[in-house]
Amino acid sequence: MSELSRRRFLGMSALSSAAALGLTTVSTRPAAAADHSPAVIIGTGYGAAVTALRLGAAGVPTVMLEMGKLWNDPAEDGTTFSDMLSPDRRSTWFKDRTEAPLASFLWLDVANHDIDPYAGVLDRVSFGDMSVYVGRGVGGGSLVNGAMAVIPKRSYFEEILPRVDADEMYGQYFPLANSMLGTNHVDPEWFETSRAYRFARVSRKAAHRAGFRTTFVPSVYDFDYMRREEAELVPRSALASEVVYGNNHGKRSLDKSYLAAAVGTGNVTIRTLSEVRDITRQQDGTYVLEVRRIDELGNVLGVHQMSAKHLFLGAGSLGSTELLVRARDTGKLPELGEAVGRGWGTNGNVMLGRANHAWDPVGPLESGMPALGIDAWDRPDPVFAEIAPVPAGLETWASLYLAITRNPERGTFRYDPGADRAVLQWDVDQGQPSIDAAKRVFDRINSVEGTSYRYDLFGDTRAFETRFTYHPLGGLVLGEATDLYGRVAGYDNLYVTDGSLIPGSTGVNPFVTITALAERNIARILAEDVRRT
Ligand code: FAE
Repeated sequence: MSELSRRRFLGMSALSSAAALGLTTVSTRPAAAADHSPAVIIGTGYGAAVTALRLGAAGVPTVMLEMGKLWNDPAEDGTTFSDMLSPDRRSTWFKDRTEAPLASFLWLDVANHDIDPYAGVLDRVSFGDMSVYVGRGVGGGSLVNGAMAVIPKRSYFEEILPRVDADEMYGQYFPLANSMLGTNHVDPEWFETSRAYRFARVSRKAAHRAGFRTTFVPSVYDFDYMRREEAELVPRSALASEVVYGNNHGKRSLDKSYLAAAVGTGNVTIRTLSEVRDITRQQDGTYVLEVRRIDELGNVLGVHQMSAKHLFLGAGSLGSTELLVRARDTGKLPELGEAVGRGWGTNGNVMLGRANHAWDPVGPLESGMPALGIDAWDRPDPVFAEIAPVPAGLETWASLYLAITRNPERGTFRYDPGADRAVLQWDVDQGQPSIDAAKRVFDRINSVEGTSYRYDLFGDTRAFETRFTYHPLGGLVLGEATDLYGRVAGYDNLYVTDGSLIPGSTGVNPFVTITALAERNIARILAEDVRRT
């Protein structure tokens, strides 16, 4: 067994037993309760998980603080997560009704259900004209996302992060990220015959007839497992309408890859249901965190302090940005500059649906995991559109797309002292460039096919939805709020590791970029900062 496999095995056992015993501390070591650690990481998403593994493997005792819960304990019926058709309290972070991305179908509110408030896995954070979907729990966004593992076009990467060495990223860190994440590819022959991908083939036919290229999209969902799902050999997950509220099977989320290996080093402890509220710095340079502990029902169990020599922010674009905006504007980290809170974008996200002809059914079975995209990135107004499922369990006559566009608009976070939160300044008009770009592509497809948009999916009569994003990026941009490796400007031993480093856009689904950048940054930080001390 390789060292990595051994660590993963140990870590997965620790995660499962902690979940089974209802523990909020995950560790392979019994004495993991100290309130000081050489390294603390806030969050357990992609950037955080990479950082934890590399610190742990280098022998640095590390504590991860995660506000969500551990999701590694299937109930007696075998389910850990609820599906999209009958979501229960596990679906949503402390709301009394679910808030599904497709707000309606035939203008009816069929997707949403009343639920009890609970530490559920998907959160929708609202800021007026913009809502942001994020994952909550050990694994962050990896628990709820569509698993699409896409590397950006090199020319675009060089444009958005011109001071990052692209040779190093494309030669070393993107391949490393994909191998660690367990990225795999759909078998094209099976794809052509699978009932679960008929929806994608129908969209592909329309795209090709309008002169657009399509491309298969790599995934961290196990396509072999999906094949067996279709053959009814194993319990269904992607083929049982599971995705945004978590997958009970098949998905290689971070708790099965990076985080398991991190815990398996013996040096990494994860504390769940622990939200960091405040960061201060003592005169000797130690960072002190105020941590609020809750139970799964949201009762506050207490507020305590945790201190660290090296502090890594991996709370995602919203979470990390909020912590530093608050710290700056309440005077707790007064040296933080104006770049903190700036450069936030939606990755140009716009969702839309097309109405298919009666003779072009997509069938009742749709895999929750996309496997194909329309690649129109070479146009003057680029679009990369994931062909998205509507896993409703019945014929929908709909083709759905999540298009990623090159929208230059950016938002800024400001601290609201009354609410004690960072508020995003983003106007609905800032979504218009995304709509314009998508419209040029899909108007052409509709005109060649003689089809039209769906006007019934987003709660009113709009055909294009830009009021939410799945891909929040920026807020603490690399080379602006930090140096070129994520070291926060103005403070030693304070680092950003997550999607907030990326300046608002990657041109593709972002988690491979976040992972690869985190690998690159922690390699440098370990060599130059942590090992030196
Ligand atoms: P993230 O994964 O968001 O993790 C941050 C973690 O920090 C979370 O677990 C939070 O609960 C936790 N946290 C936040 N604040 C605090 C605090 N104060 N104290 C303690 N913990 C805190 O960060 N991307 C793709 O590449 N492919 C896809 O197919 C895809 N599909 C998506 C579908 C959906 C529905 C959603 C919501 C996202 C999707 N994404 C996809 C986006 C992707 O999941 C996202 O870019 C990454 O998860 C961001 O990684 P970070 O490391 O930035």
